[in-house]
Parts: sequence; C-alpha cells; structure tokens
Amino acid sequence: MTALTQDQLKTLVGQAALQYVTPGSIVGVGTGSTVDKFIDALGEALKKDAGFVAGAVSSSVRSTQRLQALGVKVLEAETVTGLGVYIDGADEIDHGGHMVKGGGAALTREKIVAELAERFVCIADESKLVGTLGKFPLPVEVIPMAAAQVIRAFAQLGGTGKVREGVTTDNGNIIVDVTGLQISQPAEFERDVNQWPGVVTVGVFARNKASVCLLGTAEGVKTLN
Ligand code: ABF
Repeated sequence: MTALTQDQLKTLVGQAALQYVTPGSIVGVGTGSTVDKFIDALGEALKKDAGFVAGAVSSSVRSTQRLQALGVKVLEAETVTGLGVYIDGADEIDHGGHMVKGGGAALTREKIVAELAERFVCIADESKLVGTLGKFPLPVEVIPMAAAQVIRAFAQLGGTGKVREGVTTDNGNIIVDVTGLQISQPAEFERDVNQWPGVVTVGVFARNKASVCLLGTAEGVKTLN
C-alpha cells in the first residue's frame, strides 16, 4: 500500500471533523489548508442536507469567502454569544492539546472565535504533533512601537525574535516570530507573555487548547483527547 500524502491526510481529518458539528448549528471555522479540506467536506454534506449548518463564524477572509461560495451564511463574531464547536488547524500541537498557531498571521481572530466555542476541534496531519512546543517559530502579534522591546524580552527567555517581513495583520499590527524556545509550561507562558506591553496575542493556545485533536496518520485518523 502506498503511503498517504500530507494532502490526503488533511482530507481525512477535514472529513472526520464533520462528526463534531451538531446538525443545524452555527459552526466556528478557522483558517489554513487543513481547514480548506473541512470546508470541502462541509460542501459535500450541504449537498445532501442543505440545513446541515445554520451558519458559520469564520476567523479569516479566505475561509469566509470559501464558506459563502457554498451558500453558508457567515456571521460576525460579535453577533454570536457562543458556538458549540470551533474547527481549526495548528502549526504545532502537544499531547496535552496545547497548540502553537499563527503561521498565517490570523492568531488574534482565531483566539477570539475559539474563546466563543465550547469545544475546539483541532485538525492536523501527524507532522504537527510534538513533545514540547517551540520547534515551529512562535508567532506573536505586536503593536509596532513595542517590537524592539518585545524582542529583547524574548531574548531574556533564550528566544530569537524577528519581525515577519511584509506582513501587517488584519488588525494593523506586526508579527514577531520567535525561534529557540522550549515551551514546556504553555499555560503559564501564555499568561505571562500576554501581559507584556504591546503584545496583542501570543500564538500559544493553552487557555483555548484543543478539546479534541483529529490527527491524520499513516494508520488513519487518530483522536487525541
Ligand atoms: C491556522 O492555519 C493557523 O493558526 C495555523 O498557522 C495554520 C495551519 O495551517 P495548515 O492547516 O495549512 O497547516 O490554523
């Protein structure tokens, strides 16, 4: 049997995520190539049952456009008081469901929508699973005038921060990517860094960690709780 490609693994987890959607509900939808597969699967489900979802809240313009192309009504996050489930990818996930996110620079919106949801279903291929977060450069959304001091503060923790060139977030800020960190206590780390002046959002998702991770592996979809 030939090994499944990364793209096929993403398709599998995108399809598997459908079972976490309560029919007729409003679903939270994240961003990225794995979420694109979930949106494709949602499109198939809607062909069979036009009422499969009542609408969606999305964390990016790209996902909003793809959902609307399927005829899904996309609601603004501020008009919704809660969501049953938010489905999104990750750049890294550890065995406790803590994640690093923000490779696509949408981390602030992703955290806002994740906070609305009762459950976060992370969909990822197995390359994203790590023992300790930190191998993927940690994205941090920062108000531009604080960039240099935030980079110095990361240096104190052994990290090397670099402003992501040519990127302005949807909120008009910049992204600092930090390498060289070993984030063994994600909840404490997230709480601390979020308090540094000028930090808008740190890309560690511990408060909003995954309730479930659907991991695409050579043996099929594994569910990590
Ligand atoms: C979003 O998309 C981000 O938080 C993360 O950076 C990225 C994962 O994308 P992909 O599924 O394409 O690897 O979820």
